[in-house]
Amino acid sequence: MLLRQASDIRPSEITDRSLYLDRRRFLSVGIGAAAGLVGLAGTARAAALTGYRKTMVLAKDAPTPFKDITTYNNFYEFGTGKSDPSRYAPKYFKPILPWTVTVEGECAKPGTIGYEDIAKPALMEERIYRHRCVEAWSMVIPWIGVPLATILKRFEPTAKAKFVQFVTLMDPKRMPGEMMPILDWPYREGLRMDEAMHPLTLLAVGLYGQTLLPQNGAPLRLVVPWKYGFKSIKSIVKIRFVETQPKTTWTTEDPQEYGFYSNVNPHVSNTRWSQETERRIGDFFRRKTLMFNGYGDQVAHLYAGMDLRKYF
Ligand SMILES: Nc1nc2c(c(=O)[nH]1)N[C@H]1C(S)=C(S)[C@@H](COP(=O)(O)O)O[C@H]1N2
Ligand SMILES: [Mo]
Repeated sequence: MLLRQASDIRPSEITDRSLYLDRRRFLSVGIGAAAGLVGLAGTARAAALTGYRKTMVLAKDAPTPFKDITTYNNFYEFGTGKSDPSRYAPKYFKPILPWTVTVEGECAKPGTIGYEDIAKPALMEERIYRHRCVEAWSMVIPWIGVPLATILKRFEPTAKAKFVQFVTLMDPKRMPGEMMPILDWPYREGLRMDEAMHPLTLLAVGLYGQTLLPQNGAPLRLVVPWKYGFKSIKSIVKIRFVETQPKTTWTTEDPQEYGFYSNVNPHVSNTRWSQETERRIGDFFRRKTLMFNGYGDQVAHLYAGMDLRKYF
């Protein structure tokens, strides 16, 4: 079974869940008390999300604390340090809404879609995913999101659409890192069509029951749980259906180090980081990294017959 129903969840997991739900209640009180304006440190302007389906749970592991998920980030548009995004994104990246995503390329109905049309309670689900960075740290994140396929289908991709490209907002005033030659801006990513349409692939609009904070890629970002974190592009403004494998930021940066596929694979080392083990944020001991980040049952068939050392 791809997604487990609530009845399949073991009592120990429910304990984890109620712990974090308590924490969530605590946080929303804090945010409410701050009148949604100034906010607690690192929690500026998150709003509660309600009405989404909560039956879809995946990772058995306990979710990483909200504080770590929202203060230990990679979002180079706000600097390269782990604490830069939580420090600078709430300050510069505003206003965030209104937000529109343009969908173009090989599809019958190109057009735009607004944030409100994506973050609809009827479309949203909670998905607890393992999240693994190529730098060999990992977290467990209770995302709220919409399966990307649900959105893409509306634009009726044609038979020529073999890949999907994603582009982050380019606005150096709101994303000051884009004034610096750190990367070839705007940040770009891509997936093969079957990966984009896979039911695990999520367009996330929140986590821990709240809208995404700026540092996590507000108002919407991709989440591809079987791939290294850098595939999960933040603050997306453009989605393009294309016929050939699109250029991506990190592959352009260093093709030896970052392949297009970027599947979590303990047997293929990055030139800088061994991928055999990882440090779960909050843990003391390292743990073994799982093939496809533990989602092999769901996704291994997508790569049947491919040499994953060549297509890394
Ligand atoms: N636009 C954009 N998206 C991005 C990045 C970035 O620098 N810019 N960093 C990526 C990397 S390397 C990782 S590990 C994840 C981190 O997501 P998180 O900070 O929400 O954990 O975002 C990815 N998406
Ligand atoms: Mo990463």
